[in-house]
Amino acid sequence: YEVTLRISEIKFVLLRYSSISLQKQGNVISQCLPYNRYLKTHYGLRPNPAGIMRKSANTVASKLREMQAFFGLEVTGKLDEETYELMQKPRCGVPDVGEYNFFPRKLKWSKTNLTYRIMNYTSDLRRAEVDRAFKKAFKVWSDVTPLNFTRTRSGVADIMISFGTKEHGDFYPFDGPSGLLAHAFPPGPDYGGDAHFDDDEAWSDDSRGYNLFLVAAHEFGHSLGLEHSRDPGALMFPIYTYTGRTGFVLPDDDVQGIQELYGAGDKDPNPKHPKTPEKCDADLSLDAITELRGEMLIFKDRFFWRLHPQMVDAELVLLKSFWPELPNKIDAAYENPIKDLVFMFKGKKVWALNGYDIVEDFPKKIYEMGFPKEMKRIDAAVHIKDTGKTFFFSGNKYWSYDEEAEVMEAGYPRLIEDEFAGIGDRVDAVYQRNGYLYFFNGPLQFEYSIWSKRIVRVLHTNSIFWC
Ligand SMILES: *[C@@H]1O[C@H](CO)[C@@H](O)[C@H](O)[C@H]1NC(C)=O
Ligand SMILES: *[C@@H]1O[C@H](CO)[C@@H](O)[C@H](O)[C@H]1NC(C)=O
Ligand SMILES: *[C@@H]1O[C@H](CO)[C@@H](O)[C@H](O)[C@H]1NC(C)=O
Ligand SMILES: [Ca+2]
Ligand SMILES: [Ca+2]
Ligand SMILES: [Ca+2]
Ligand SMILES: [Zn+2]
Ligand SMILES: [Zn+2]
Repeated sequence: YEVTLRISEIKFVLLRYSSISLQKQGNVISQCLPYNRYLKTHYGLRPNPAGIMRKSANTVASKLREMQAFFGLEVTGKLDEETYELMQKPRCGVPDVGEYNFFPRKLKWSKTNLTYRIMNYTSDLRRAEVDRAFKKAFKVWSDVTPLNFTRTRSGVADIMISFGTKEHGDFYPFDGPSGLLAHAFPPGPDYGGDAHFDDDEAWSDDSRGYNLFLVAAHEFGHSLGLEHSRDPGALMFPIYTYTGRTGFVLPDDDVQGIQELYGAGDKDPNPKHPKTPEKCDADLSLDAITELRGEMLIFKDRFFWRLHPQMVDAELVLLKSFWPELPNKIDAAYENPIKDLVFMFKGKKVWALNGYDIVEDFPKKIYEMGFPKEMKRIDAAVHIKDTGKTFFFSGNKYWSYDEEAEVMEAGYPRLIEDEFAGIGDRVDAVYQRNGYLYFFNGPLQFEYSIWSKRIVRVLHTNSIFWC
């Protein structure tokens, strides 16, 4: 009955959340704004007895601060643009913090043989595809634990799965297309463990709409007792990101979480679970760096950090959450501020990006820019505003590209050590600031003065984050 208690405890989520048609609202605080609903639903913001949110009500500010802290944003207590944008993202309907504090933490099943039953289906996919998505989603968790999931076709199973729209029999109505995608109850009798999917979403088995397998794997994490994670790389991060066609591997953060509850299994078929990079890791190395409209983007594996010029704290996000079409772990990137384009490189391909959009006709082959056909990849790139030239580094050589004429300059490639002596024989990433080039090579970065043509300082790579 813990679950029943919990449901009555959270009845205030009855408000419907409709985010998509709204304009940006600046800092205005008023009862009718959707962010109030967002904070109610996901952060346990309670309306005062009269149902009116006073302008001075610091509960709103404190819940905003809680949310900003959860997502690693700057904690202002104000509804700034970034916070607002985050609220618009499709996500899981389970609260991020606060709700379950009255109850023993760490709810878990006391048995390892669990049953599930698929009560009904969405019409978006064939039944066999739905069955397969759920089976695969359970396997994500059974691979790393002693848990065993068996499907039943009648009677009461531990995990009852259904599709519904709007009000669908619990006190958590869905909200039409987008917004809330699904929710699930923590382990327990009756509703406990059950998972509900919003059938107003377009469910898919690929990148279109929302991928049923990915959402189900997340929800079943809740069914097993996991709460939301702050790690943007985790499956249990509350915001949906399509992570690509290649085989899904459960991130390390989720493995740690579920094994804390149930321990490890004895047959993990894929023991490599990707870790989320730590910006202050002394051994940190980087994939690529570019500016984008005044922000610095620092790429590493599936992620990049966004570093605002006035802010010390970098925000870590999944590359796919910005550019679902781009590959993970890019080789090199640079911005051409005149054209307002960012170019990203992976292998023999280059993408041009205008904000979130991939420019038409891209990706192209890098040899179309003038690189030798047999060149396999570019290691790093940097645009020099004063000269309109872009330097490309690959192996121990570098090229100079004339952005205006869109041709590779004559006389290249040259050896890196002939021009930039002391930075080593390869470059991981490079950027330019105030007349200096910053070359990254493993855990070291070299501050190189363009004017005096020499290394001025050697720093740790992680010092880019003020570590
Ligand atoms: C789980 O169920 C199977 C068959 O129903 C049984 O063989 C197995 O021993 C059970 N495992 C546990 C831990 O109860
Ligand atoms: C899991 O359940 C299935 C079906 O009941 C059973 O055949 C299998 O032995 C179980 N495995 C474990 C490890 O309990
Ligand atoms: C599926 O079952 C749930 C719960 O019984 C119900 O609310 C919902 O309307 C059903 N959905 C469909 C598509 O039949
Ligand atoms: Ca149940
Ligand atoms: Ca929805
Ligand atoms: Ca690189
Ligand atoms: Zn969730
Ligand atoms: Zn529900």
